[in-house]
Amino acid sequence: MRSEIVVDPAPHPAWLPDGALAAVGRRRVGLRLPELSGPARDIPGADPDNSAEVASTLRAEVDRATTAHGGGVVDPDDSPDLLLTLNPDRHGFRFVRDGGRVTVAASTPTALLHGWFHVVRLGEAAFTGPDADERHSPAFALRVLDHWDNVDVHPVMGQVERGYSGGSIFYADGRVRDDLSRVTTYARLLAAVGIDRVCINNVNVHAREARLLTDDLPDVARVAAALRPYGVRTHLAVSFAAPMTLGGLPTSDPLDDDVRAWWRAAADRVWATIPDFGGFVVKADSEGQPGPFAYGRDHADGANLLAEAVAPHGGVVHWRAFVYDHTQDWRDRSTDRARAAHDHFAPLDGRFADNVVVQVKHGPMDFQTREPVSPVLAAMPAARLAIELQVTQEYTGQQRHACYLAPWWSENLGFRPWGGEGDDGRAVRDVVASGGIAAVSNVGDDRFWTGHPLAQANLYAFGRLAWDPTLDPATVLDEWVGLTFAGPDGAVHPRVREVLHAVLDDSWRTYEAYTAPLGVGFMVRPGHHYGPDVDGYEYTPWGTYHFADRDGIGVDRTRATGTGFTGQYPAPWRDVYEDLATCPDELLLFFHHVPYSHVLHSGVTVIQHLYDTHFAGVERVREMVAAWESLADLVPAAVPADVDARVRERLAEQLRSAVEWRDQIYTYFFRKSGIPDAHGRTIY
Ligand code: GCV
Repeated sequence: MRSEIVVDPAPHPAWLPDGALAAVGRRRVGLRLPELSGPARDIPGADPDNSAEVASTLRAEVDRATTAHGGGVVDPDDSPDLLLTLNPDRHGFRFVRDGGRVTVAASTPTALLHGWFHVVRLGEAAFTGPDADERHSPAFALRVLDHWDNVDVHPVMGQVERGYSGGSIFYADGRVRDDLSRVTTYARLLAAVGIDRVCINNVNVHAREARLLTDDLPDVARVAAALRPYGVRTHLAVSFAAPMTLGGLPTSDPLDDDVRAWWRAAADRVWATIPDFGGFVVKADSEGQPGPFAYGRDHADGANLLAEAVAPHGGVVHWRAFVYDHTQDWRDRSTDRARAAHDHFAPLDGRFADNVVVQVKHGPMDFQTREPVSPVLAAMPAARLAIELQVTQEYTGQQRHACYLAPWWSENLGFRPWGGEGDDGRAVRDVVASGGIAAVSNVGDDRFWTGHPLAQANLYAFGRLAWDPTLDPATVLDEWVGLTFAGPDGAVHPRVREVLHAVLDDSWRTYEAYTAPLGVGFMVRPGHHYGPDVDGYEYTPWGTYHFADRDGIGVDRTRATGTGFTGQYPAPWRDVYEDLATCPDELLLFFHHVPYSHVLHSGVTVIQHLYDTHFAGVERVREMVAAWESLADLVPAAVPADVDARVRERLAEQLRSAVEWRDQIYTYFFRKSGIPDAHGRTIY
């Protein structure tokens, strides 16, 4: 019998438990940090890198680790095992191992902090092995986490829109929290994976949240101060209508001189208060948010208005391309939501200011479990593009299901929009190098940060892929396990490693197997988006349809007979997707409407595939549950009891939900098609 589980009220250490720092903490560490001037906030704009503050964080980190594990801070000239040194160098940091001694050199304290955490991640391996001289720098200049946190609890969306981890770490009781210590702990976790920018409020900017830009700036400055010690810069989502709603102007027309002056003054105030402020994020003309269309202007006009205001301060504007008609008539078969971002943005290429980053959701629809890569990513060579991912699991199990998303993100980042050879074989990760990467955070004030303890792996993996998108997702998972489940001596029980791979490595494909099939998407309960509802969105204005009838299913997006969406891709994909003979199985129903009897490349019919994958998916969840159960004898020695309890509770719900998905999808399509399952399983 299990004894009662005592839950530690402190936030879970995630990937930085003390044990994770054992290898560095046992060493003699030298720091060569020249005396740096006082905190940047005393000298507006003087030191956007916050050198002094981050340098003292680094000193404190080294002290903390060496005190905990018996090492020490030594004179940098006294042959330390690990020397951390500031050196005029290139971007990122340099890691040199020479006869078992390690030197990490970087040009800024933030880069050096990233280098320190690199050594932490390597553990003992940092100090063993052959001599090495490596340079490490992030693939993407801008690595941002977007929080969809509201200051006020929204009547429908709650404190955190699409948040599945409790309340907000920034806001409570309708204001910025007094105690922001948890925000600094968050920044520490982010620094350990190289994330250095956070947008602290929801892109749906309601009246209360709009005021963060003006009346509440002192509170935003407090949040920025809580993030700053770890080199993380603050961004704000702003409302395009702010000149009217906050400034009392009669218009928000981007070409109006008073509107331009209002934004310039707003930006001046922000940077005067927060010298290392990062910039603005904007959702405009999308799902009810105001935008330039009201004035007959386009998104380049809108984005450039804000870009002009932030440019004198070195700020950036992340302008989202998630623009579509959410009041569509389901009877209108000519409108295709998948086309919308490309239709709006591709013609504007070349018109965006240099400090505008056009932020594009990875797929043309909305963070589905499977979608093709957005064609916008191949259509704007003159713009700085960022790819937007969703770490919060809105459509992938809402942190009740274990679903490790790194393999999915990795596929997107590695996709070659021009095929193998076209455009020098560039992949999405190359296209977005200058604009970077952004993702919706999955963090809240839950003890485990992410609701499901295993969802921490997604946040960790996002950071690591934002630094190096070529990393193998299984290797990243292995790193996460090694850090998160490190015992006091830094070691992880080998069975814990094995089981976490068994549970998570393939969990995204497992989730795909028991939910909406073959890229058709949605089929979720409207509004909250959890659990199955095949026709939930079928006759709604949202543009997310599957068109299943008694004969077949899928959306015809071909040029020949459908919406023409395939034509938004360059060759070869425009033709690969157009042709049933070459369209990949996993995206078949995204691009084509086919009879249930259509035979997939895999050799089975669409309907039999749908039946089989749903049963197989549930079986795989059962295996996940059994794998986790097999760790019971290692609780609490190698797996903390509270982690175990929460994971068990979530896995039980995942199994319940997977069975529900299976039975609804299976039964619905049998009833619709009348085609029996070749394996004759129970139909309700
Ligand atoms: C913040 C989806 C979500 C919305 C979200 C929107 C967006 O539609 O369901 O909650 O709004 O994406 O990305 O702006």
